[in-house]
Amino acid sequence: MTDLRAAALAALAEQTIELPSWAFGNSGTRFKVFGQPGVARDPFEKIEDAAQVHRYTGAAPRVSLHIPWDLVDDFSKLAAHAADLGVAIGAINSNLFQDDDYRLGSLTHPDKAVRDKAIAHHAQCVDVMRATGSTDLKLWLPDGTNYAGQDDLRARQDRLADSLQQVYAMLDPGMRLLLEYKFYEPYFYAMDIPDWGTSLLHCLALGDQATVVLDTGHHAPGTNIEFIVMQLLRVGRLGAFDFNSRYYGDDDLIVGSADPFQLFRIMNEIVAADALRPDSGVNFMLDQCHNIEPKIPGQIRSVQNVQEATAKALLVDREALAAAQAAGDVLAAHGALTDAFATDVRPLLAELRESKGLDADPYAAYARSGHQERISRERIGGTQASWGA
Ligand code: LRH
Ligand code: MN
Repeated sequence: MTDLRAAALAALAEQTIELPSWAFGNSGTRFKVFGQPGVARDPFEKIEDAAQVHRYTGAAPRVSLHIPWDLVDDFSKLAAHAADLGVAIGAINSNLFQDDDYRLGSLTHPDKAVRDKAIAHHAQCVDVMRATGSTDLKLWLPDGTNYAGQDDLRARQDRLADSLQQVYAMLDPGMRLLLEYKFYEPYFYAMDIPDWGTSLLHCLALGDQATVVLDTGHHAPGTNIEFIVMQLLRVGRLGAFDFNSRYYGDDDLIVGSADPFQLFRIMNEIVAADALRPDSGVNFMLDQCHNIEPKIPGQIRSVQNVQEATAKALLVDREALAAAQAAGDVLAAHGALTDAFATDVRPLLAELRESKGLDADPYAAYARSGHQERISRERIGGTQASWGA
């Protein structure tokens, strides 16, 4: 146990989680987007908020941006602002889901002019990456159809493959395309990249710099997500996670809040494949919306949830597990996982944080800091950032 504990501490010390800039803006549902006091009003303030999460957790040194939500005049100035605050700009997300021209599709659209517009948007995103030093271009394809027969499913795939090839050709060496799938919404009959298999097929057709993004909220209820994690790692094409949790749809709730055992099972596959290492090529990102709860504490809690699931996965006695699996001892094998999952890892994480000169409980430390009250007082006027604005 002691060796496992020491090895877990060493691995956890290197774990980093990338935060989504949009988590610091207002968000909601089609029914209501709620405002909250002190919410960031521009990308500079979003990065200041993300830096608070890193300050207290020590494990969130990157912020992913979304274009055009985070458009600024000078991205090198934004990158310098981030560096001054001890964080860096991570993945750049394109946006193909808020333009009337994309009603019937963007990279899949029957009209070449519309496809060219969507492709050109990625040229803009790659320029942002060159200015911020980002290496990940993240593309979630919102395209789909609502009625059977509405369009030719195969023709859309062929148009998509051609469009993606043009986007892929824009990447500089060292850059990656992260291709995200989603099984439904905003279209309800067929999404053009509905599952990991379709994303993988396109990535394999594109080349080595194309990898799959697994958003934990983008699967049909009951999907065994850790199996997909295992398979994508097995073929070396798991590029990133968008961590969140859900009860029914793409709820974007705090990761691990709805199903902590599922998050543990996912991190167990990561640890089993030795894919937690910083150079594993897997970018662990959050993709969440704090519709009703305060944003910075929500992100701090999220980082802690990922750390806790990871710590439990690192405490699985893999020798005992392998022996039980080889012996066909079903309950002993399952027990090796459930024992680790049942372990209270908060003392281990407190020790990790204290070894980094941080408070043992980041959530409580942030609450004591008075920062939330301060930004609520100071951020008066202007327009709060929100999904879509
Ligand atoms: C789509 C998605 C995608 C982002 C958006 C904010 O549902 O998961 O990753 O572009 O959320
Ligand atoms: Mn996502």
